[in-house]
Amino acid sequence: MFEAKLKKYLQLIETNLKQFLSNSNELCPNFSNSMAYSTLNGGKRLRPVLTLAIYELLTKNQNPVAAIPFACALEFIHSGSLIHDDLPCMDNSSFRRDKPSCHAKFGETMAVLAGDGLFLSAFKILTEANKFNLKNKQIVKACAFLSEMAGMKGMVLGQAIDMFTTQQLYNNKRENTLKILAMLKTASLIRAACVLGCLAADATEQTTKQIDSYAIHFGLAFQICDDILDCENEAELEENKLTYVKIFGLKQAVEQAKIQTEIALNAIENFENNQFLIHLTKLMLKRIK
Ligand code: GRG
Repeated sequence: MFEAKLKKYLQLIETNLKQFLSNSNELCPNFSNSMAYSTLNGGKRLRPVLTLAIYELLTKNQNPVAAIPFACALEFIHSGSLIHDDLPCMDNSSFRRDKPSCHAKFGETMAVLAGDGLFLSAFKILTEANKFNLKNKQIVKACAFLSEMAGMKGMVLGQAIDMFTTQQLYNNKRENTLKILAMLKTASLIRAACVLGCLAADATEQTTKQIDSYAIHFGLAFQICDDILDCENEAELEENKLTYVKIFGLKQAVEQAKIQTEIALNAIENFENNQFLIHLTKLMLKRIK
C-alpha cells in the first residue's frame, strides 16, 4: 500500500518535472541541460511527495494532479538550492547524489545560472497553476508562502547564518543557533511543501496550522538525521560546521531526532487515512539505524 502510493507520487513528479524542464534553447543548450541534470538526477523527492500526500490526505482525492504545479515548483527551488550549496563559494562540493555536482560538470558560471533559472521558473510554474484547476486565490497564497519560506526569512537566511555567523557567536548560544539554523535551512522548505499541499486542498486555517506544526517538527527531525548521516561519512565532516552530533553527541542526537519525530506524528494523529504520512515520517528514522 505504502510502496504503491509512493510509486504513484514519484511517477507523477518525474513526468511533470521533465515536462516543466523541456524548454531548450539552441543558442545555449547547456543551460537547460544543467537544470535538467541537477533536477532529474535521483533525489528522494521528499518535498513534492509531501505536497501530494497532504493534498490527498485532506481531499481524499487519489488523483492528486491539482497539486502537481505546487509540488514541482518546490522541487525546482530545492534543486536550485542544492546547486548553489555545492558551489566553491559555499560548501565547495564536487559531488551531489553520487554524481559530479552541477558546477563540477558544467562549470561555475553555468551552475549559478542553473540555480537562478530554477528559482525563478518555480514561480512561473506556480502562476500557471490554474491550468491544473487551482484558483488564483490559492496560487497567490502559495507564491507568498513559498517565497517567504525560501527567501530572506527562510532558507536563504539560514544559509547566510550558516556561512557567516562567527564561531564566537555560535559559542555563546550554540544550541539555540543550531535549532534556528535547522528551522531556516531545512524545515522552511518542508513547511512550504506541506502548507502548499494544504493550499491546493483549500484546507481551513486550523487544519493548515496543524499540518504546519507537523512540518516544523518533521523538518527538525530531518535535519538532525541528516547531521547523523553526515557524521557517518567522514568526507562530509567540516571543522567549523555546527551540527547536532557535534553539540550533543551521537546518542543524544538520535534521541532528539526521535523526540521531534514523535511530536510530528502527534500533530497528524487525528487525521483520517494518515497511514501513508505516518509511514513516511517513520521511514526517515530508519535511515539512521
Ligand atoms: C536562492 C532559494 C535560494 C537558495 C540559495 C544555497 C542556499 C541558498 C541554500 C541551501 C540550503 C540547504 C542546502 C539546506 C540543506 C537542506 C538539506 C538537508 C538538503 C538535503 O535534502 P534531501 O536529502 O536531498 O531531501 P535529495 O538529494 O534527496 O533531494
